[in-house]
Amino acid sequence: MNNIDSYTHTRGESIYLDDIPLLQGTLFGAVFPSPFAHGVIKSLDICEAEQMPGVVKVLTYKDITGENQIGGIVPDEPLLAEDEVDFCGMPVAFVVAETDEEARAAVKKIKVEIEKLPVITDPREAAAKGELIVPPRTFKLGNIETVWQQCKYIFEGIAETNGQEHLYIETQGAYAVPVENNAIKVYSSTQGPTAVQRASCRVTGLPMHMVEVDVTRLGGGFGGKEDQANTWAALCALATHVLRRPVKYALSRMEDMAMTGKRHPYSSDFKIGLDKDLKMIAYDVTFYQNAGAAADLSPAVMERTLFHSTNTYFIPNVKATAYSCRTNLPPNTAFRGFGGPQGMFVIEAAIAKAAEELGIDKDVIQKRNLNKTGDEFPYGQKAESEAKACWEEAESRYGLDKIKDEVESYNALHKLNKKGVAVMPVCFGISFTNTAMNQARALVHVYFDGSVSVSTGAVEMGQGVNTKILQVAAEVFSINPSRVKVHTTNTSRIANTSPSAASATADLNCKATLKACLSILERLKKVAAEELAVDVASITLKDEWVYADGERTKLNWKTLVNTAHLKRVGISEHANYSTPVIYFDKTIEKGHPFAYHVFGTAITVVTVDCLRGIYEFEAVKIVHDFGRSMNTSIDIGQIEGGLVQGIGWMTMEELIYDKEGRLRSNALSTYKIPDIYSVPKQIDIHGLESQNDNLAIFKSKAVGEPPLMYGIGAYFALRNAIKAFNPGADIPFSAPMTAEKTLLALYSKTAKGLNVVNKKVEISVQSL
Ligand code: LUZ
Ligand code: MOS
Repeated sequence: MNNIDSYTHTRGESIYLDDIPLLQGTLFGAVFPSPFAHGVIKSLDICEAEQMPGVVKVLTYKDITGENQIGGIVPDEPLLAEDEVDFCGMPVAFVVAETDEEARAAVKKIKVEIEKLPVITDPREAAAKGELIVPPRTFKLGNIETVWQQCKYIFEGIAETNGQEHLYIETQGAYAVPVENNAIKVYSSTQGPTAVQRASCRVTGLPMHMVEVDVTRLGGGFGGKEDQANTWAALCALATHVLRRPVKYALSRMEDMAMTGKRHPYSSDFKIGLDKDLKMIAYDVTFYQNAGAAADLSPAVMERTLFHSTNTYFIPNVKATAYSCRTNLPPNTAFRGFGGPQGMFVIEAAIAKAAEELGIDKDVIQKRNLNKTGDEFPYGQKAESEAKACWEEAESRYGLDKIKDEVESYNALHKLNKKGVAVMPVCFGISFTNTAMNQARALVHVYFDGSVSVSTGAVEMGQGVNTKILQVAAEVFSINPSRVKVHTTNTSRIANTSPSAASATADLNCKATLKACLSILERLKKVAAEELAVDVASITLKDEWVYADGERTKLNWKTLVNTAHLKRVGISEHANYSTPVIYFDKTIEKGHPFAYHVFGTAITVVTVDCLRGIYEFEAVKIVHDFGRSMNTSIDIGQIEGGLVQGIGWMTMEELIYDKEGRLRSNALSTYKIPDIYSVPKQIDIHGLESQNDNLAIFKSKAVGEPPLMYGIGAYFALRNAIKAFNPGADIPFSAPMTAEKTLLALYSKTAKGLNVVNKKVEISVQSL
């Protein structure tokens, strides 16, 4: 089945926040952001701004009618700065004017006097100064202390990954509208309608039933709108509450890039121990997470880093510690993978380090240490593993040995271009690590004309979840999909939603839809049995007809639902689904936090131009554990998108904050994301159709986040190519591996000698 949005997307008819028709009298907001990363506000002058044409009000923290607090996990984040600013871009005031232009013009007239305080941008510096968001946590397996003596080889190092801008095509924004009796309706571009509702209520002081949040769809979220849509929605809701007029604020691209948090940069220390057979038997890792100025989702992100610190390998003795470090950057937040990719990069770096020092291929160590069913993760859960199945399928289907041979012979023939290859296996846990969040609700109405409407807590952000939900209803009732409509996500229809996140949205909301549809189906079958005077057990519905004992009857779908309604049988249902089995005990850091794991293996081939440091990805060949995909075109789209986003993070997307905490890469001219020219020339995706029972909807495993981590292979393929040019190259484990860093690595000082024979080239190399 096609993605149900493809038709209106292609025609430009899909409704996003900015496409909602505005009510007469709508006002426009704009934020005055802190120009400094850390300091005490000595004075704030809004007088001139208030006098500007069209300005209705300039709101500061003093206008907040509820609580000046939007911190979700830790209450450490004011909506508007009071007497201190903690990051560059922190909202200080909110101008509301008759037009967008007038609001932004007035923002420029606000004057603030700030006494600067020292700025911290480095997580290790923050940790050294005791600036932690929450206490550190440690996951342990076996006994790391006593096992080092048994190791034949031990390697240590540092690995670093930079952050990543979400760059959803639709920027953040919200539109709040007053409704009668002091209530408010908020349209928001959010992954978390309930998070927006909660934040809006907190700052206005309204109870949750007075604030209705409605979301049609997002032009991308990637985690950036799991918690950080709250700020703009809360500002609009507050202004609407105070002024009783509709207020809209949609951020410009540069405002969005400068004011919102991103993927967390990490700096980590690793120590890996292997035995004589290259089994990893000891792994000690310490993560320093750059959380930014407030907690936001950082403690949860940090937790997932620990969960994925050993990726898909079984290591019997592990100690993994993580620090969430408070710095003066915008609060960093959820981003596809949610700390998992950062954890996986470090174990892959440790393996690369070992392989390079031992002079063997990295994949030899990787393959030897893949987990198998029954192996214990450091957090106590036992693996139901497809790691070997994915690896071996990739190895044989794509001919890994042949690929490696071809790379080697290419490199023997070419002096200034070198190819590199890397294998990246992935194992990602599916469920919110916070057990309580693994619940969802669905409201299904069958109308007496035979059409069906479904509402759930799922937010459509391009990932195709609405199509999957529609498929569930159409399948259960065995009706034409055109009879089903999936409605907007709305907190009055579906309450207490978990955000659409953690790759779990389709599973949770489709399961709730399934439950609701099955209840209605049961009642419909009873009606059919009465009408036909047969036993209810003999009734089935197929292709819009009622069958009794396998024989088609005179009753079709339309007459059946109409009959049920006339007999006063309810044909609506609200259902609740909570993931069974899962739990986690934080006091011992053990449990069974995930419904299941998703596995996969990617083989990446790159060609590096060793004169210029630029590179092209020739191919990425993937075997991905689908379970049994319920929509392969959507799932393949997710894999392609995730892969390219991961490659971008690992190679070209370079966030630069200066020492003053200002974002210098604040536009698409200075922050380069993958485009059609930088995606791999060839992407092969093969679905591993595993038959194991799992908790996925129709056994179709979650697919949102895991593919991003295939992109990590890009870094290691580049490393492999650089080593082919300069075997002694000193390459820091530091991503992204931009063209600039690649060039530096190709000619790095500790090189045992340049691998260049042509005299002319030698000269140009020296002039570099
Ligand atoms: N969000 C969240 C997530 O709140 N908890 C999670 O475990 C998670 N995992 C992945 C992505 N978003
Ligand atoms: Mo996410 S990182 O699943 O919002």
